[in-house]
Amino acid sequence: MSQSKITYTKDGPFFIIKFNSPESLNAMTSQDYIHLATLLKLAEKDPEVYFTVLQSSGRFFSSGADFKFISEYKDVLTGIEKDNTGGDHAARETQLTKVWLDGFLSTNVHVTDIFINHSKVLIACLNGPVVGLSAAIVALCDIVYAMNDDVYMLCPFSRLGLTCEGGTSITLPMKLGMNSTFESLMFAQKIKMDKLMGNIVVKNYKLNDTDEFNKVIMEELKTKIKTLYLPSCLAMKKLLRSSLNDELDKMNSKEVNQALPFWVDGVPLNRFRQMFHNKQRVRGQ
Ligand code: CO8
Repeated sequence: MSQSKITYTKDGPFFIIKFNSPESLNAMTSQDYIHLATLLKLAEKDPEVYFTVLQSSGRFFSSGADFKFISEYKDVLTGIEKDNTGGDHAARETQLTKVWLDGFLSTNVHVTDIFINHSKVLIACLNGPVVGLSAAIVALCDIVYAMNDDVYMLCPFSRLGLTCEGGTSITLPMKLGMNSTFESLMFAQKIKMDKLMGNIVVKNYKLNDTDEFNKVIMEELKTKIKTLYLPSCLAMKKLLRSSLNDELDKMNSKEVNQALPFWVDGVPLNRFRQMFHNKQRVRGQ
């Protein structure tokens, strides 16, 4: 159930969103990502909220898109093949495009847009590695904390027949540097803590227990904000992200449109299915 996989609590000016499916390393279906975006919208509308905090559970922050869920699209495509009459390639392409506009493009662009334009300060607490679209979301956050040296980011887009998504064509070069980004993206390599620290991650807590990590961060945040005039924080966020968000908004559309033909050709679906059925997972170097 999407709703219990991602829950939220309010604690003063903090809106805390938590991922609760450690058994799948907090993999996300489209519906989960949409639900996450819905929770951000709740935080957005709440005048008492100044900080939106993302927390997780277990040993991964999130393993990205759920390969089991995406594999189920095979049945939809088989239906299209059966219904396809007279070898009409244009009609087939139209049907496939419709499937992936719904199944990939609209979800991806919506979730990314909500993260780009969230006006509250976004804080990610990385208890472990983060992969794919979830990694892109973390790169869109304003402040990122890591539990220990085991944290890494992995954007395995080149292995899955995808392209940059979730704003990574802007956030990664901006935060990690252009050449480092090229190597990580081209060869689907893990971005380890030595590269994350100081560029994306601002503090390594060197802890080993996720619950303790989440608790310590909240205690620290509460102490940090004691003397602040919180509207200043939101006003500064607006200024700091103004030109960046203009660029991200443009790129959000470009990114998904570059990937759409790959989905229509069936490449990501086949690769996600391989991961699901043959357990050929995308383990980065
Ligand atoms: N989806 C579903 N289940 C998963 C996923 C996943 N992404 N990742 C892990 N799991 C499950 C495994 O099936 C396994 O379950 P079980 O115990 O029942 O077999 C459990 O989690 C533990 O996984 P592993 O045994 O594989 O754990 P390891 O520590 O050996 O490996 C890895 C961890 C490296 C994360 C490995 O599981 C892996 O490669 N997972 C796939 C990661 C991935 O490629 N994610 C997709 C990224 S691309 C992306 O997010 C863009 C999405 C674009 C579409 C968006 C539509 C809106």
